[in-house]
Amino acid sequence: SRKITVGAAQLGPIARTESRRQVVARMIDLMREAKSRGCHYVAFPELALTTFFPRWYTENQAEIDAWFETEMPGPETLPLFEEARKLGIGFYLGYAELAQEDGVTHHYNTSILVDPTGTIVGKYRKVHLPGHREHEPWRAFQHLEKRYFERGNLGFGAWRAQAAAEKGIFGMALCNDRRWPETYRVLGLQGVEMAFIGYNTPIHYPPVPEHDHLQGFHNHLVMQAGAYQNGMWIVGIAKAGKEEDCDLLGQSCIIAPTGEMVAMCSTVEDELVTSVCDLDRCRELKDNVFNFGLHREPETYRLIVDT
Ligand code: ING
Repeated sequence: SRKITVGAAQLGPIARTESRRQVVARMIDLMREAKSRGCHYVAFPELALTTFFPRWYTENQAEIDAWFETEMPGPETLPLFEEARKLGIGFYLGYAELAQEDGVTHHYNTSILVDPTGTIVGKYRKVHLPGHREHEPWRAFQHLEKRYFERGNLGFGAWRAQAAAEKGIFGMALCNDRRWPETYRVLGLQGVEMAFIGYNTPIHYPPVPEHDHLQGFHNHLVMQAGAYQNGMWIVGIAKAGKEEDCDLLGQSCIIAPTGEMVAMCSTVEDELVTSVCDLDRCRELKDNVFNFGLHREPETYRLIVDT
């Protein structure tokens, strides 16, 4: 068995005025607690370094760019990498990425996977950008990811990385990606055994407020289904609590390849939950009920890709 201990490090609210240094200090506390519980990896939320700034409309590009990281690690995030290397623990981190590509500036909602030596082994840029592009003042708060980020251009990747004494195949996604079955299947087709998915999910969903009370149900529904239907462990990590007057869903969790919830946060603050995850248990699904080679019929699924 290839057992690795994994931590979901949920973050409570991050105030607009809170500095990256202050947030990194909170993350280092969680990282140290994860190490003390024997974790090989610890996972942080989507956009974990700042408040969820897409809740506000602005046309001031300098104000928007101030929420982005121009380098990773940068001066304020280097302490996190150094602590990880000192402790010998890997981590998943979501952040807003300002990237220069062919002399053009790009804005992405990004996550990275860092192995226990402090080396960035993988990068993902969010594909499914929810919300809207223009100011919609009828909403109690905005959700301007389509305005502030470009769609990710790296696809859904899979990376072999150190996992305890062995190696595992890890994948990443971000928030709204978890609601789309295609996300899990593209990861599953690459043999992913554990996927990290950070999220910032407002309880109130302005277009359909009658679904507000279902946010927790939908959050777990999609990740438990994705885990089971692809035989993979899933670690869902929230930025939670009342952040700048907007209630964000918590219930960060670790889900087994069977779809079972094996750990869940019970607060909406900084909270670590951990679980010993046997990556070999993925075979119980991948070799049987979801043996893609034996049972999957891609010729019949053309509509999914062609339309
Ligand atoms: N947030 C939300 C999410 O997909 C949302 C947006 C909330 C969509 C509730 C639908 C319902 O979890 C991000 N950041 O994608």
